[in-house]
Formats: sequence, C-alpha cells, structure tokens
Amino acid sequence: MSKPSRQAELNIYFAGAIRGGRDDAELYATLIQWLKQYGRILTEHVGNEDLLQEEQFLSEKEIFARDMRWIAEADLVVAEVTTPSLGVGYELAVAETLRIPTVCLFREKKGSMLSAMIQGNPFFHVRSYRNRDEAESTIVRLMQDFQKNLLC
Ligand code: 6K6
Repeated sequence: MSKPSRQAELNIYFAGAIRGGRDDAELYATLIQWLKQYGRILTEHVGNEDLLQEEQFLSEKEIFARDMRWIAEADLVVAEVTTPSLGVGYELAVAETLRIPTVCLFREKKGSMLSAMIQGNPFFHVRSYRNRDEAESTIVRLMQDFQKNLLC
C-alpha cells in the first residue's frame, strides 16, 4: 500500500462491539492500525483484546461520558458493524445527530445481514468487504473520499 498523506489533526472515532461480542477484537486492532496513518484514533482501546480487564476500573458513567466527549471531538466516525452492538448503534445515532461523517464497515458473510436502520439510512456510508485485503483497500478509498470532502 502506498503511504497516504497524513492529516495530523484529524480525529477519528473508531467504534466496534465490546459487550456485543469480542470475536472481531483482533480485526478492530488491525483496522485501527491502518486508520492511524491518517490521524489520531480517539478510541484505540476498542481494539485492545484485554479491554474488559483494563477498563474495569472505570464506572459505567465515566465510560459513557468519556465516549460522548470523544464523539463530539471527532471529525470522522468509522464503525465496524459486523458484530451487532447496542453501544455501536447508539454511537452511530449520536454521530448522525452531530452530523459527523460516518462510515460503517460491514464484513459480508453467509447468513449475516446489516440492520436496515444502518443500511437504509442515507446518512451512513456503508462499505462492505469480504476479507482483510478488501478491508484495507476500502479504508484507503474511504480516506481518499474523506480528504476530497466526498463523505459528509
Ligand atoms: C469495563 C468493563 C466492561 O467493559 C468495560 C469497558 N467498556 C467500555 N469501554 C470503552 N468504550 C465502551 C465500553 N463499552 C462500550 N463502549 C463504547 O460502545 C465503545 O466506543 C464501542 O464502540 C461501543 C461498544 O458497545 P457495546 O454495547 O458492544 O459494549
């Protein structure tokens, strides 16, 4: 992959399932590493496989308040939505309310369909992929689109 032009000030909020299920935690970490080339990831902990242990000292209220503050600071929200998550759905609705450009990455797999509340919402830029190579090229393209102001 050719090195992208870095925008140091770009704040990216990455959302992915936590209590919804951690099957994709390692994938989240990979997506976060790719996205980091374009800016600051506010929520790097979402890809941390030890998250549930590490963050157990934060209260539920502290987690909620911190995440809401970070969303409000974000220039771009990228959500991996393959594992259904109430928290991610909530964050997506907040991002929409705040009119923050939002991309939903969905891995196509047999028997799995994205909620119509996401797929059918014209505010969200849904990008489907089948494997890691496609996920990487999807991220390169979406960041090019974002830099050209095509995601809004
Ligand atoms: C401590 C003990 C158990 O879980 C924790 C830490 N929890 C969280 N830490 C940080 N962000 C969280 C936490 N729980 C939810 N979130 C936010 O909601 C993240 O930004 C995720 O994108 C999303 C995940 O929601 P669920 O419903 O899958 O947990």
